[in-house]
Amino acid sequence: MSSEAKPISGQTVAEHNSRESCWIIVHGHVYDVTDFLDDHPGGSKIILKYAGKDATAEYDPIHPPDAIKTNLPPEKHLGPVETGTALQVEVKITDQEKARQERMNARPPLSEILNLHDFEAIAKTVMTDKAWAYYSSAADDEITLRENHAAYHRIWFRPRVMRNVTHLDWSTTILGQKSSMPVYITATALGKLGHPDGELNLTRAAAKHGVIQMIPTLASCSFDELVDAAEPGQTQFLQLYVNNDRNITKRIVQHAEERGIKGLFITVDAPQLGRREKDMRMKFEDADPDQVSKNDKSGEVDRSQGAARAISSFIDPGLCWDDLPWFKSITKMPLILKGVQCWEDALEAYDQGLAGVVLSNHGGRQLEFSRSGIEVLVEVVEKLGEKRGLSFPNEKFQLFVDGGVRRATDVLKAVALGATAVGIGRPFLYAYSSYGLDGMNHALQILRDEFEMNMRLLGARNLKEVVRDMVDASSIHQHVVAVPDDKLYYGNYDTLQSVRLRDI
Ligand code: 173
Repeated sequence: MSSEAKPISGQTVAEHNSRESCWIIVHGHVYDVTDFLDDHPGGSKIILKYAGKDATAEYDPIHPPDAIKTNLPPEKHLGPVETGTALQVEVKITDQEKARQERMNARPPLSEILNLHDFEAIAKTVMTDKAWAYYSSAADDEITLRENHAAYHRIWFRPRVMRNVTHLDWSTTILGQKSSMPVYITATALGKLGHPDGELNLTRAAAKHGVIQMIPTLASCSFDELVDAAEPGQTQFLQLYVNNDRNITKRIVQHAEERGIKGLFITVDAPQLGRREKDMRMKFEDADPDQVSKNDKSGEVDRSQGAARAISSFIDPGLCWDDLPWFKSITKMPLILKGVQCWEDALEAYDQGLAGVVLSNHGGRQLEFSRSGIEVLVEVVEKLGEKRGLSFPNEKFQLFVDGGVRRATDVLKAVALGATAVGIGRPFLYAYSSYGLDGMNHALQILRDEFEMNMRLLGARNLKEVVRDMVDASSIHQHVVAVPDDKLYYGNYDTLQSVRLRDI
């Protein structure tokens, strides 16, 4: 076993610094990646930059800790490096990075963060450009991204008055599991791009506030690390990208079930990753200008979409309805499809005996001009009522919505329209990227406070009293209506940039 092997000196590792023989160090262990260079989904160039050196800092945000071990055959695990001898890549602190750190020091105290939009405003200024571009970007012209939020503006309340609203309870159950509010932390990839503790921030805040975390397949932390960090009795779900190699998927699913995961959310809206041009432009601008001018004369420069595109190549575009019996045969966990976008597919999921669907367009990151989850919810509730006599919220077949949610009022609209709960993704990333765990706790506290006030003003003492008649959604399918601008949202939203002349 490599862990029992004799430690290798950093100097020896440093001799293997070329394409012909390339060793790297990750978390104190030496790996021979020579044969893997051309198979690395992110390309060989980035590995060669670290040839003979310690690559941990570059490796960490993008890969789960065990990825290198599982991707390389055991004979390529060469053993531990002698403590303190590893050659480090010299990290130059650029002026840009210095300025970013100064902005970090100038963050307002959390007491001044009044809503989820505020986190976005701060995150935009204190996150690295790369992390901001990756988290904030969406497909094509980002019209669906904006629509996800704007759709909530087309729904208005019909509150009830003269009810005794002294005591309130907005807790609920999601797939039979307790949740302090009808909100869950949805899965988002690459959590360490924003903060060194990555998704652990979400696990810890979820424990404190009694909400459920959906662990992403492509978390920066390992699955086991996130399950180990949960408190006894804390509920976690798993988001699943289905692998071309179904044995890998089977292993992931069965391991998750053994570790106590309470729901499996199979992502169905990403057989290929959408074009996130904000993210692409960032990678492009980052590229070495000489390299660009050499290769780009014919427009043939590598415009790869960086980390996300690189690590998504394993996702099986062949996934289809016929696979569902197999999923049912390998697990007893409730199965939910994440990314359903019309009533026909929701009906099929119901008819196939699934536990629910997430009406979602992947935060506007996949098919541009897909409708918002909240709009799809309205037609799903109507049609499943008509065709199967179902009413919602429904214990047996649960509807979830995500995308564009920034306020408890958004969540209450979804609940009134029949959703069991709503997933929130980016706002939580922004909260912990800018303020760590304290920020994430504060974000959940803000939602809690917003629920309290809005339930009272709505005249609903518990979520059962948040009913269909409390909202007017008659304009939901009108994609162009005059509504007041959301200054907070559009103040933060980054306008897309066009291509620019290079500096000469
Ligand atoms: O939205 C995403 O960025 C996403 O889901 C993803 C998918 C594959 C790899 C990385 C991220």
